[in-house]
Amino acid sequence: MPESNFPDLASALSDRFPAPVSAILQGFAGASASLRDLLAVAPLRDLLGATGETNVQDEATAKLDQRANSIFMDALRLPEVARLISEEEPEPAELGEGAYTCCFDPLDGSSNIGVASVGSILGVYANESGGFYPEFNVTGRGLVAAAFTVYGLPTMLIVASNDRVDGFAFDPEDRSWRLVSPGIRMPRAQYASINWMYRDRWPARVVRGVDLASDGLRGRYSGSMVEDILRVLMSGGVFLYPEDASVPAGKLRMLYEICPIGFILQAAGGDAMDGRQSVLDVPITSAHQRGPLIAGDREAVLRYHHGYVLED
Ligand code: AHM
Ligand code: MG
Repeated sequence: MPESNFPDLASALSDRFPAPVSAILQGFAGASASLRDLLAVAPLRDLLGATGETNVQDEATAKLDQRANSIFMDALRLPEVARLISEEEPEPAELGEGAYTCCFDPLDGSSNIGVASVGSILGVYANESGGFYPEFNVTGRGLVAAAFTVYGLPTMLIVASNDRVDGFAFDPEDRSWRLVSPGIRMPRAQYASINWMYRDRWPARVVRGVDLASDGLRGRYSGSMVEDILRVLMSGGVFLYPEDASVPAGKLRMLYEICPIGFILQAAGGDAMDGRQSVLDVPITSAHQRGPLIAGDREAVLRYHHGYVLED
């Protein structure tokens, strides 16, 4: 067993979260460790490629999307969880009386499977803060915790409460998560992450916003939001996925992509807007609702906002 001076996940979480939330976050971490193992051998186990099915969002389902979904569905079926909402499930899974709703993207960055980093995202919402049932009436203000994993070398797990963000690295020798980056505060922006190939599809207000937000920055875009967001957290920058002519409402999903990432970046001293308002204030009325996301360095996000709200 390796000797480690870095605190382990359970002790780091128990200092900061009530026991039920800590149990949920540990469930997410355990599932992430299992998915990391699968990803490491994916080409050797016939796990690459598509299933031939499409998901609720009409996207081709990769074999690993399906496997990842089962791993997280099983790991988060906990007594403290009332409901699970997954990117890969058409409907919420109603479990029981728990105080929390867990919303997750089991495998973010599907287009990078087998070639570059992918990740997983979790938002933990308190049920008393808004209605998930029978009808949706929720905002990101209901989040009590959020986390994401990036399956790189090292595999990193980022965990946030509303005022603190911690980074854990996975130690494969004893299968532990160790606190290596406590209290992450975002440095000044260096990088802008956006799919520049869509420029012709952007409305004029988006073009203005992107040009202002990215002024003076260098470009880095991976196709996996989690990887780009990890860079924003550790090296400083802004990530943008605005609406465009082919996705007029935006591509990313509010409950398990936009709000958890917005919550994490705000807790690290950054900001996250849809162009007009904080993503955490946007009303969410369905499980797979989409939106635009401009997130990271506070000044860069505000510059986007100023360009965006100008009259055409
Ligand atoms: P996914 O959850 O189906 O993988 O979709 C979300 C991903 C993000 O990780 C990434 O930033 C974006 O889609 C990339 O989209 P595009 O190829 O249009 O740039
Ligand atoms: Mg995703």
